Amino acid sequence: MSSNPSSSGYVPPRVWTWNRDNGGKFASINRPVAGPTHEKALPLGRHPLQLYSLATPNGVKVTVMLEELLALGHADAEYDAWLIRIQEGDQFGSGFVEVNPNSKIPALLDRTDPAAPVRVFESGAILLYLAEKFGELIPSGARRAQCLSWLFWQMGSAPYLGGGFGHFYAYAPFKIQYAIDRFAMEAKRQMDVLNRRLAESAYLAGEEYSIADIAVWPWYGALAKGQIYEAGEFLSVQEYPHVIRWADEIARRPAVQRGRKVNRTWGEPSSQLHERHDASDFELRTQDRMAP
Ligand SMILES: N[C@@H](CCC(=O)N[C@@H](CS)C(=O)NCC(=O)O)C(=O)O
Repeated sequence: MSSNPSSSGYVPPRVWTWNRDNGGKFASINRPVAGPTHEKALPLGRHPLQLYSLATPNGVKVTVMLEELLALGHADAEYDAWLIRIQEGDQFGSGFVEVNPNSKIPALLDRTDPAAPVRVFESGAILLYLAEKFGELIPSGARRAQCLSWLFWQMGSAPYLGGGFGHFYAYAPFKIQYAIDRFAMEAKRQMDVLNRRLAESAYLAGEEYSIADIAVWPWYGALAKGQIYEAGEFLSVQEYPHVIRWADEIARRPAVQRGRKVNRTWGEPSSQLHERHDASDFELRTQDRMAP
């Protein structure tokens, strides 16, 4: 394909209209409008915290956080994790939309007071909500500002990695050099930002692991290890040794190893716990142990 940006042949019409079958991986679920497509109540379990999610990088942030809180001894962080199959449109059910009007996983319902449930959406907001509720994994003073800076850095940056680089490199129905060049450059710039930070401190907010690391690791840790978009070689990820050191260290945490299995529907059967309702589910209910 030519790299001349004027040669694609596409001239935008005066008014954009929706082409339902654009050939993209997400064509069946993407729409230009919001709101529910069907009536469906959400299931409720016995714990105060009800999570509706899927083990994508955004979903894993929350299950890792909850497993970290449980590992710290917070029994009140026990949760029910229900599976939302986004490729099947579960995020457009009426019950889900009531919790998250943006129709994206993860979504959390805190029913500590069942008469006044708290609805939280956006993974960064959920991490902050849980960190404040339990008083954990968020430092105080100046380091709190650092932690929030990196947390919000993730929220603003990851769409360029996922929706930009990942989409055009791995998912678009054909390769567009202009788009891949633009977002590969940005993905590498972001990795360099992290690499420089992690050269000077063990974790993003300083010497202590925090919600900033929990937010950034599922995206950029996976990228550094060549685990998303099969892009390790293309982006020369070996150029970011401090990110790789940090990613390996976080991956060794037992709570992270548990959290990444929750609501996972792909990969090794032993790495998939479709729903989690009890700590024993990790031993008893991963897919390798379920009847076919
Ligand atoms: N900024 C949001 C992004 C959430 C998001 O993009 N979720 C994706 C899966 S990773 C989703 O639910 N997609 C379904 C859809 O777009 O219909 C967050 O961090 O929570």
